[in-house]
Formats: sequence, structure tokens, C-alpha cells
Amino acid sequence: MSWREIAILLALIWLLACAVCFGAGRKANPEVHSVVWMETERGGILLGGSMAGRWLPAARLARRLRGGERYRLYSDHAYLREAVGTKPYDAGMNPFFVDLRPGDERCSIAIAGSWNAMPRKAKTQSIIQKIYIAAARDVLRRHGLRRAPVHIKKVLRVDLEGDGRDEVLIAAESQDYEHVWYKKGQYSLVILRKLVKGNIRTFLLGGDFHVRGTPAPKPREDAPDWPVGYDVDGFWDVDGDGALEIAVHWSCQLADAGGEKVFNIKSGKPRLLADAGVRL
Ligand SMILES: [Ca+2]
Ligand SMILES: [Ca+2]
Repeated sequence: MSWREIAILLALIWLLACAVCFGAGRKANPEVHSVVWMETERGGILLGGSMAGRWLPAARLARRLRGGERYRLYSDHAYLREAVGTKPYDAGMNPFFVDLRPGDERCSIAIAGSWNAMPRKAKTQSIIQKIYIAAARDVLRRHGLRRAPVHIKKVLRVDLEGDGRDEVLIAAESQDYEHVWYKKGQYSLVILRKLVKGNIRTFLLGGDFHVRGTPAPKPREDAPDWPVGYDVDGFWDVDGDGALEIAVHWSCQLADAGGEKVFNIKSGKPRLLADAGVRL
């Protein structure tokens, strides 16, 4: 082999090595779209995020965030502004806390993505429609509360996937529901009503049902069934695929805890995407 041929061969090897390194570098650093549930006006808890079209839980996503990520802040009905997030840190109540500058007291969720996370908005519906009362009653019956009066506190209608068919979210809670103690018949629930293959189906997204009461006004500290209240927080496209996810807020005053569950729709059914909470 001549010196000229050796030089050409070495040049080809160098070019190939550069191409491999460049490709590996691109693969190792895809864009990360983190999502933060705002716990205070200045920051909140990392729910997770999407990367290269895949959802990653907070624990896996946190180490990829270096701070300086740009977030779009949303309330439950509108885009608010941009803000910059810190690297997740342990705030003592949750290991993945993110501060945002500037903060905004109206903000419910912060999403590090340039897309419009609210392409469709929910409409408030009447809470006295018989069909929704019947749906909530059916769920209560299935959970052992046959005689509990149905008290709906919120009905929202929204097209989650953008397929032209609205979904309905119902939040119901017994009127005497106490978040610090409970008695027989108390409940709190959030359900999704959705058309699946021509039939309306009801899915329970969060529920707390007290078939038995407690002998004392306040349950024991170690009681496993502390009362947990549920409510619909809002609808945002947290991963940029064009479909809205459902955010359900939960709170347990006895444990000084609260958090957020996020569901997306897969194959016509709700699937828990993220669940993050904090002890206050
Ligand atoms: Ca739909
Ligand atoms: Ca989505």
C-alpha cells in the first residue's frame, strides 16, 4: 500500500469516527421537556417530562436537567408567561423541587415546551344534569355507598384528543366531607365519562369512599384510610402530542399532604402518567 493510499484510508477512518461521535452526541442529548406542578407561586414539583416522544418519570428526568430550562406557565384556563427553572433540588418535602423565575401566583403548571399546551379548553356544565348524577350514583353504589346522597361539585366538558367528541369529567364529594376526619357515607371522587367503541364508559380517576365511620372524631395517626379529597385541576397537553392530559388534584389535610395525578388517554382508556405529592 502506498503512502497516498494509507493517507486516504486514515482520512476515511477519521471521518467515520467523527460521524459516529456526532451521532452518539445527538442521541445522548435529545431535547428534554420537563413539567412542573406549581405548589407555591415560586416553584413546584417535577412531575416528569417527555424526551424524544417518550415520557420519563421525575426520578429519571431530574438528572438530565441542568437549570436554565425555559418553561411556559399556564393557569387552569390560559397561557400566562415564560419563566426559567432551576435544577431540581431536595426541598425537604420532595426531592425534585424546581424554582421558577419569575414566579406567578396564577400558575398551575409549567411546561418546558414551545407548543401550545391548551389547544382546547374545557367548558363548565350544569351540576344538576340527571345523567351525571346517575353516573356518580352508580360509582358510589359500586363502592358500597348505596344510600349516599349524590353531591356533584364540578362538571367539565372537553375534547381531550381533538377527535371531535367531548369527554366529561365529574367531581363529586359528600356535602359533609371533612378532610381531617370522616364518618360513614363520606366520599370524594373524580370520574371520566368517555365514548369508547360506541359505548359511554365511566372511569374512576380518584376516589375515597368511607363505608364505615370512625369511632372518634379524628382517626388514629396510623390509620391507613385517611380521608383524601379529589378534584379536577385542569387539562394541558404536557407532552406536546396534541392530546390534552387530565390533571387531578388530591389532598389529605390529616397528613398535611397534597399532590397531582396526571392521566393521558391510551387506546381509549385513561392511564396514569405521573403522580407526585408533597408533605407540607
Ligand atoms: Ca375526544
Ligand atoms: Ca398530550
